[in-house]
Amino acid sequence: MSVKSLHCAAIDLGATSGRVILGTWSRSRLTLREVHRFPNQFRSLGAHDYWDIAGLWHEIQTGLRLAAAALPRGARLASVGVDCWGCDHVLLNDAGRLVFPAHAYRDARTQAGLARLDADAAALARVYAATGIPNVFYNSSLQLAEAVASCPALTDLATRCLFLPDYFNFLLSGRMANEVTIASTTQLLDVRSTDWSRATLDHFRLPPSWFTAPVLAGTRLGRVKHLPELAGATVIAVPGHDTACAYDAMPAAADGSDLYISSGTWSLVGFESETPVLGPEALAARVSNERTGDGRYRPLTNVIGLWMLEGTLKDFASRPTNDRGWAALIAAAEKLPAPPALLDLAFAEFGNPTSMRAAIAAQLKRRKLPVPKNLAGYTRLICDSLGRGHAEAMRAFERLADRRFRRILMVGGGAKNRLLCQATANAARLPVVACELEGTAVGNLASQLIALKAVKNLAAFREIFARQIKTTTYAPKG
Ligand code: LFR
Repeated sequence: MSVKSLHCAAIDLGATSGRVILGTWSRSRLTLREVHRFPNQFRSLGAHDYWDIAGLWHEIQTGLRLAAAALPRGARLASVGVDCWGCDHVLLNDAGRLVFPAHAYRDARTQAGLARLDADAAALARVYAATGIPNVFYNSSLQLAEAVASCPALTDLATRCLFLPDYFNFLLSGRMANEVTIASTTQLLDVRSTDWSRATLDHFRLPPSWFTAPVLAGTRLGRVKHLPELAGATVIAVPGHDTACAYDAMPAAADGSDLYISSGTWSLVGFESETPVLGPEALAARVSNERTGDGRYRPLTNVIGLWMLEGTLKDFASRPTNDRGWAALIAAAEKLPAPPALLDLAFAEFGNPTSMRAAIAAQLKRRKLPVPKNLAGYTRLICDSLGRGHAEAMRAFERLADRRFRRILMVGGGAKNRLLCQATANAARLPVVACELEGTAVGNLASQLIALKAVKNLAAFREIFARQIKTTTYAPKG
């Protein structure tokens, strides 16, 4: 069987956990096996938040060895690909040494720059017109501008900026390259081409020489180095942005009538388009014109997501620890009456509070609304608020891009949350199709299979793979 089977490894890094997944393509069927899963978190040091990059690299290597060990006798890994959350990066010198620590995007260091750009309507309009990315606290543009302003020697010390998937690709293959989907999360890419926006780099005072023209997804970067177990495997620059991978995995109708939600720590509500969605209204709706692996557009809005629920859980001693506990919590939340008013999902309050529960309670008190009595109450309020946030993002897209969506396809952890799926269907007045799949890993593997010419293109992959996906449809109620 191994003769006709193709084995690929997807390294899928999330802000709270990472995975290495072995994908096997055989007789037009993709099977996934999670060979390694590990927790991830940023840690504070002094006033700042950092990723443990060496720790992540260690886990990646462990996972790849486990993937190789899980292969049938005589089989080899054909390729590997890395996808990761957006925006975060490292600064390197020519020898590939890190010259600045990797900060986490939730670090407060961007707050001053965020406020400055918000206060300068003309500059913000220019940056948005040039890049199609709104002013959000996690943008690489703000992060890098702060790094250079607070540490001017960096412009001499660093010669390259690699985003995290680019950096792991470099560690694996020895080749430094910027990939287009992850580049599109930075607010530095030109919205009209797939190259960097010189005017925007100048605005943020960043050296253009730190970046090279991004490669499209599917580019072969070279063979895996230094890991004998993977000898011969090719490193493929898959869509480096996890959300781009999740969107690629959607069993989407070919006519573009599906709205996508990748629901995890963040809820990314968007669609695919040949053209960007720009202008003052799009900016006000925080439409982010990120890119697909082939350089087209995936306009999306980031609704704050299940981060709010994850944070709230930490404030309750009696939180669910297994599937049964979760089912009981969701059932209890469903039985409660609908909250009298929903949360205003502001990033400023809920982006990185010390206590999410306290941050929610503070907003409710300010608005003279009742504060939930227990975890079920918070869960209900958060899911209903996110559902409305999803629907609002959808309506903005319908207006701005003159589209009508017929279904909402949902992947990620949120697709398992009945309460959130139903709240979204009710608020959007559309069916929500919750897909049981590891979207980010599937999109990562799809890109490898296409690059290896086992599958013709993404449309073909989606058509074949759609038959494999288990779905649950939530019809709107109420
Ligand atoms: C999701 C994600 C989002 C991005 C956020 C921060 O994991 O990649 O798309 O907005 O992380 O980078």
